[in-house]
Amino acid sequence: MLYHLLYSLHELFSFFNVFRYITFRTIYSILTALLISFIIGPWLIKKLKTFQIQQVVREDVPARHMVKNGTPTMGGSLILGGILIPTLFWSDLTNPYVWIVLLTTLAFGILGFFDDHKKLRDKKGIGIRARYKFPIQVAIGLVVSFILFTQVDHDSRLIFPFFKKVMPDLGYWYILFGMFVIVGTANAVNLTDGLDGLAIGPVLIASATFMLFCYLAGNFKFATYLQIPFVKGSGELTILCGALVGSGLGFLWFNTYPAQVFMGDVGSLSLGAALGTIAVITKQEFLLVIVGGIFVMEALSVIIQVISYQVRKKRVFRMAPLHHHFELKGWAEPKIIVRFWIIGIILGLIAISTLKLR
Ligand code: 57M
Repeated sequence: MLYHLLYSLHELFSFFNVFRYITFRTIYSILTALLISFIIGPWLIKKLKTFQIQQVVREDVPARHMVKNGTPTMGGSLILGGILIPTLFWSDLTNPYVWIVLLTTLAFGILGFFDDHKKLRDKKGIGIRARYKFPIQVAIGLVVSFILFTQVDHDSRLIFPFFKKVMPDLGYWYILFGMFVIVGTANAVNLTDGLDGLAIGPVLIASATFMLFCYLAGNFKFATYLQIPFVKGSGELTILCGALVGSGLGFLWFNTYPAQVFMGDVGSLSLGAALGTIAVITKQEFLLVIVGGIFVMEALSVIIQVISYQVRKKRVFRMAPLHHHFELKGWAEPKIIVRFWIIGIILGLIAISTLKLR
């Protein structure tokens, strides 16, 4: 909004020409998201306590989690506000990609809201059954992927980091693949969100990485030089990624150990869906596997654990997802969190290095 309003003044006052630059608007998107988090955060946490929107910790978690019972949850609503408002303020609202990512994020956020609400109502910490939740996620993912493939002349080639010549064309199968990326990322972030700041840290790192990739993918000169797919219009998503970074940093201020608030499924599902959709639009799905390696490790640990138990009646990990395994090994919670963040930063650097290693 602000972009349209102020940039139009550049004919009268040349200063307003600055609003045409994506870099300028991204910086202010980050700062606006941070400001929203710092102003609304304390008020929201107080409200969540007043309305008893508090975590019910399930009995079967490692014992040290019991102290977390009653922590305010659904703090993801603050994150969503920190993404929505700066994006509406600073990005070009005639850009279809901005609306596709925003609406997908909100759709998964609404699903997560109802999941959290059911957990609170049942007081058992168990939300909407997977047999209902999963088909809804698949349906949203298919609609988004179909729109990208058909309405926004999205090309169906698969891009692999490091291998510039390998670009298999999936054709209509790309719609299924795109859905898988969006739904898979949403659930992987959800599984990761099991320790204070454990999910928002890698989300921040992935958002910052995609902030760079959206900027480069949307610029024909840079994309051609770096041999990454040029996706016309994807540059505007840089501003949305900036809002993701700012709202993630702002949420981390309150979610860092010992957490004053949890994001809830309203946060984890929406953040994962946002990253998955951005990855599909910029044709960097496998880049997300690299920079989102923490989410991949957490999800894989569950898959390996379940298969191993079903086939061998033996567990591979002391408990899945992976962060519980280290908890049961006796690692302190902050140690697990910071070490996962460090791995996330290393993966982010490797992801960025793929720009040159082609
Ligand atoms: C998401 N939710 C946390 C909080 C957060 C199939 C199976 C692997 C599913 C999985 C599961 O239930 N995952 C749900 C994990 C929960 O956090 C809430 O959920 C939101 C995110 N979705 O925002 O609202 C607990 O996590 C802790 N927490 C923090 N700090 C944070 O900032 O400490 C969360 C955020 C919170 C709090 O204690 O209550 C959760 O763990 O439920 N199931 C599991 O992960 C279970 N694993 C398991 O059963 N493993 C089995 C098989 C199935 C693989 C095995 O290892 O054999 C573990 N989780 C629970 N109990 N709750 C262990 C048992």
